[in-house]
Amino acid sequence: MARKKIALIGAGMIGGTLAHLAAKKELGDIVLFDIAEGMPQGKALDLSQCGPVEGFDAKITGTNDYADIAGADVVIVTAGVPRKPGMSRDDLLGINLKVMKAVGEGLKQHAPNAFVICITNPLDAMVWALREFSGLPAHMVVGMAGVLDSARFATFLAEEFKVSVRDVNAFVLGGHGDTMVPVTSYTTVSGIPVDDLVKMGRSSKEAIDAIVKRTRGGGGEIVALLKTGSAYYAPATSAIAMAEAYLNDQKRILPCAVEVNGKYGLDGLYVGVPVVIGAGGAEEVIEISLDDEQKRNLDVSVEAVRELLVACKQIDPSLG
Ligand code: A3D
Repeated sequence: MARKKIALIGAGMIGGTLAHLAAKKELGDIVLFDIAEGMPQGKALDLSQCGPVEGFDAKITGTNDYADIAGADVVIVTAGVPRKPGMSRDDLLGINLKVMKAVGEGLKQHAPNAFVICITNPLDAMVWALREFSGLPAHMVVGMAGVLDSARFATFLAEEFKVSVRDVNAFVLGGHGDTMVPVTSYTTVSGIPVDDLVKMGRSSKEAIDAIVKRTRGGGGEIVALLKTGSAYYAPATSAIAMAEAYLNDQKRILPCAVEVNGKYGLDGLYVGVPVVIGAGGAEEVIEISLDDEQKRNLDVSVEAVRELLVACKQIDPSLG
């Protein structure tokens, strides 16, 4: 069987980390694309030279030419600019929307059959714009945010309960912004709901509320510490989990930003919900029941995404 082809659009901090992880896992041959001349070629050469030490077989190349992504099975998009301290994800909108237009046209022409995972912020608006610009089917264009947000939630909960992160199954819904909705009633430690663990006296409502707040601001906490950019190890790891679910037809239920039609009362909006990821791409949106407070929180998050789409349409009327 021929090796799969993974194209990474944007060879910056996340792009380079994605290439390293994909190579170590031998997901396929890797093409790093960037507009910066020499940089993707240099990173590809450096990463290729990990092969003999790590013992992986993957051809890694760098390019500034979209023609080289032809035939890609998976495309992961990180092209654009990241946040600096004091910036919100939404501050990136104007610059990154133009980048999505260029990337969308590249995908339309050279990789129309790929499963596309967008990471560029502000995530929910950029993945929507990327789908619009590329014209690819909606079930093949998804956004990575929920896997990362859930991983952040799980990390903090494992610390609070003093248990292995492996036993925490965390659940986050909504847009990838400060209005995201970590859902404690569906978050469990070895099957025990967090709300029950609080009742059992293993934590307090105040401590869990503080963890929910920290999760919502989890990206900003790292931006403030790094000062030069945003998180990249965990975002890359999260996107690779989604790529593996597609390539290996794992049918994993992962929280991803997908176009939701009908479920959750939504009509074609891209927002973070649990989705079955398999060989068919985003195969099915899972609709869970929410209590009134959770519904209200999701509505706030959805409204924040809608406002971003209005701003996108003002900047680029072709998105009409
Ligand atoms: P960075 O290291 O700056 O890499 C971005 C790369 O994109 C740079 O190498 C640029 O040269 C390149 N680029 C710019 N314009 C284009 C273009 N038109 N075509 C191709 N390449 C281009 O950033 P990063 O890797 O740290 O972050 C990338 C994006 O991911 C940013 O928008 C971040 O805000 C976002 N991000 C999202 C999450 C989510 O959870 C959704 C988490 C962390 C970062």
